[in-house]
Amino acid sequence: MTGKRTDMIVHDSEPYNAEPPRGALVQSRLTALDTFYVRNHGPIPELDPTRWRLEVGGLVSSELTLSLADLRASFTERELDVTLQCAGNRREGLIAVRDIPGEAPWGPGATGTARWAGVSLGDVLESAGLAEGASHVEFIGADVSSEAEPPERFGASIPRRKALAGEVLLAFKMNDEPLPAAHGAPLRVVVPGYIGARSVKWLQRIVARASSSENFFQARSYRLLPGDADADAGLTGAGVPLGAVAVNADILTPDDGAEVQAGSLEVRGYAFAGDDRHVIRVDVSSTGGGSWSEAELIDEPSRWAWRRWRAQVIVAPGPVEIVARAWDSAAATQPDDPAQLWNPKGYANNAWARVSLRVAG
Ligand SMILES: Nc1nc2c(c(=O)[nH]1)N[C@H]1C(S)=C(S)[C@@H](COP(=O)(O)O)O[C@H]1N2
Ligand SMILES: [Mo]
Repeated sequence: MTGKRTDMIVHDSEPYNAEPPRGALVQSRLTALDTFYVRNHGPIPELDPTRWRLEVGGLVSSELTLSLADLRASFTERELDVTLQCAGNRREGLIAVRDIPGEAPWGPGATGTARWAGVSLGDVLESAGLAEGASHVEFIGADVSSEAEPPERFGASIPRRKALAGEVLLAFKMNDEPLPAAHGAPLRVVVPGYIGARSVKWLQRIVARASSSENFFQARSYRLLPGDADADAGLTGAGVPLGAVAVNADILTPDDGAEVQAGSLEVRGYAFAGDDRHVIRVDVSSTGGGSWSEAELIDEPSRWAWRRWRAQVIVAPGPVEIVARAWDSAAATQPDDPAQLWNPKGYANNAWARVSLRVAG
């Protein structure tokens, strides 16, 4: 019933949380609908698309109530290829340093790239007349999460500059298909370059505000806490809310733990950098980072999408570790050691990608 491939790695069945295996992600630039990861904080709400309405309110000159038909009729349809990446992507690398109770051990599959189509948030805000004092734009979904105490609808906010930048979509299509229920039907936000948590699914309300959202998932969770903080420190608003995604990459094939033949080996993976950064280079090492060779970027540059890459390395019989790291347009690269990144909620792991292989003679 999930519409997902049978080999998904299911972290939770209720609410459904699942990622594809490494090898499935590398197949195509756009991730197939049955392969795209799902991250839910509560049960998938059942919304009747004919009765569903989007409300736009708060610091606007005219409040709006829009049906799907209104949205389609009043605003130009826009399409963008966008990579979504969960802040918890690659958390398993942090858990290997020190356990993170209560958080799923996501591998490198809590990310994917889709062709999203819908209307521009900027166009809708323009039509509502965003007030000057509206510094943040809040999104509220229809699903209720019991991770919050008391239970709360899932929500998020983004700064005004991003909300008006044009690239933020209110999407009703994914890969040219109607948006699937698991991905937020009938309408979801897509915030290119920001952590997945800001791309609110099952969107019901947009609120223009003077300050950022007080929703649990903006004000308390999805915050980067200092390494020595208590995991509950976010409940007092400590740490910083996560927004733009830092440069990251992982290896998708060969799989971690695979046995391969000695000689020339093809390694493939993805690389991504958020917001105003983009990936400029990927390096691969079979000497633990002592020496690097440059990977070939498979996908053309695309403003908001990942670039898959491939490299040939020579491997000799015995155990070998392949390492990869990406560089972005601000000359930032990934840190070597996940221990330096460890944080109590296990977010934003962008340490070097590593897979361990056994090379047969
Ligand atoms: N309403 C709602 N929106 C949500 C979530 C949610 O639980 N409820 N999860 C967020 C998180 S943490 C991520 S990473 C993305 C995942 O999008 P996907 O499930 O379509 O891959 O949706 C975001 N939007
Ligand atoms: Mo997420």
